[in-house]
Amino acid sequence: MPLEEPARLAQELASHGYTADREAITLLAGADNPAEALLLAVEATPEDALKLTAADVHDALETRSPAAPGDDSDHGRRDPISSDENRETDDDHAPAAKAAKRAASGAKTSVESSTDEGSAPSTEPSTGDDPSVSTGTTMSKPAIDRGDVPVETKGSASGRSADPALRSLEIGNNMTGRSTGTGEYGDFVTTFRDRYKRLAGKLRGRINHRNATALEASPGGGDAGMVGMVSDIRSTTSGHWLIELEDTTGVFPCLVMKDKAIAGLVDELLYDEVIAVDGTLSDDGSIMFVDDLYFPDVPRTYEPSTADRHVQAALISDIHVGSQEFMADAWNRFTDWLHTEDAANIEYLLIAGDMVEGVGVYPDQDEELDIIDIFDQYERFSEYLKQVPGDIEIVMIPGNHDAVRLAEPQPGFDEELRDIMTAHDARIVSNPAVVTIEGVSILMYHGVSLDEVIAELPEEKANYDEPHKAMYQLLKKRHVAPQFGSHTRLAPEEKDYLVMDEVPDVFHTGHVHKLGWGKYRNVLAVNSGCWQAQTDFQKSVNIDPDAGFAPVLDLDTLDMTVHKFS
Ligand code: D5M
Ligand code: FE
Ligand code: ZN
Repeated sequence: MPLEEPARLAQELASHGYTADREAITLLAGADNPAEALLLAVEATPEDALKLTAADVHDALETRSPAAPGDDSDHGRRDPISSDENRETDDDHAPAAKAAKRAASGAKTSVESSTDEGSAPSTEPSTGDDPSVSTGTTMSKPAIDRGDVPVETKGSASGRSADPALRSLEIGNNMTGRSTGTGEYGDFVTTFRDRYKRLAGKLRGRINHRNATALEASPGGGDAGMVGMVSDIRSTTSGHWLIELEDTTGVFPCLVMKDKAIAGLVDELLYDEVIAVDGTLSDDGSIMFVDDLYFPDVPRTYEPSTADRHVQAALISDIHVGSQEFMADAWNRFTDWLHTEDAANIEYLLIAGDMVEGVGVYPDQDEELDIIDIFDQYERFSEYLKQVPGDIEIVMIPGNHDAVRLAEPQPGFDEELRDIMTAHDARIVSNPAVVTIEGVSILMYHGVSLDEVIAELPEEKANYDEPHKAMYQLLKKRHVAPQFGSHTRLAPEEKDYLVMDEVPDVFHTGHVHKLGWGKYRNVLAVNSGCWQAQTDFQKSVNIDPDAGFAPVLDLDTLDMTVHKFS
């Protein structure tokens, strides 16, 4: 089986509108004829299913020929960042250019300048290159021109007297209109190499890195260190951990003995994250015994920036307008309150995705829709947004229920949707994006990967009741969605926009519909709850959402207060 097969399969599935779990792809990749197996599986999977499971693949293949057993050493998640064709002896020796060459139709070359960070115009229109809808709905309804509808500012006489001249708001890492991915194989390789390169840069200083090829060639014995992307984690029969680390030259096996203090870190590892290890080589040089393991992490001494004046931002997400469970009463109370003296210092409103309920996001979702047309949902959302005082600056990113592509990074809403939401002149940016408000950098990310972190890590390190703890893990990994191929879909781009280049002062996510906040090495992590009451699905799996809360952040102290409107 060629190693790139799983990635091709994942891509092919995406083109059929499916995502698939790890096992499903492994099963497909292990089939005698993966392409045929994929078609069989797609045919056999119910139309309304969005995700192909291993059971689906089993069912589909069983009727033809028994599926080959999954190959433990290949999870079918992503392309290797190393391969014989790409083998480099120097990690930084233009691996991306080589990978791009391999793409059948030739990946585009870079269009990004090195000044990208922090300089992307926040309201830059999308080019239309971005596949804009992932919901299966047709974008047939014409946009309605509401360009001159005034923003409602009801009650704003009551004490809102903010001085816009004191404000500053910059957007960074906004990939809206910059999507370069062609969906070709080489693009995935490019993205992963960029991830490796940027995160490895943060780890190199901590160990004496030798690349996989150099380690393989070394005679054995002595100290060794390596920075690599986690490509496999297995437990050995005697309870130790074998971690395969990959760099741009190859893969090298690293053994963490169960009695080492660092063995407790192994259960925090996710596939595709970049770590560094330090230890000794076995006498025959075939394996490294790990003594220390490092994450890119936030420096312990990190000092966040604060605003120079007392000004506040409300951090919300997951409004889900269009769902029968959208809590209009709570929203109305919130927006009424924004007009009061109590909220006079709130000059910014950040919305971290899921503005509307969307269409076809989950099976049977249509049974709980209040508004069935996606454009009508945005029209209604826009009406609710108009209740927010007109002088409040709004920033919004999309989520998995919004009408943009599902794969991350997600570009900001396209022109058609912007036209619907013009009234407030909100900054419409990508997921993720970095918003710097009066010096305070806030990383906004919708949060789909939190489901993954919570599913993969032990309960005490990540759980739905303490979503901020799962966020700490992402901060530690300096990546908003490390593991590819299960919950999280990745769109290959020239650069990995999901890497946290800079440590943010505040990390704001949503998605899991739970309210939680806390500080990790002085970085405030906030998961902002939702405005949607419990859905039937959530009831069936015992998710009790925190709905109708508005966390409010003091930008001068980074203290939080939570206001309840439900
Ligand atoms: O998802 C809100 C939370 O609920 C998030 O943790 C995923 C989970 N969820 C909700 N509905 C489903 C279905 N149908 N399948 C799996 N997981 C689900 P959000 O996407 O923000 O609505
Ligand atoms: Fe949501
Ligand atoms: Zn969501």
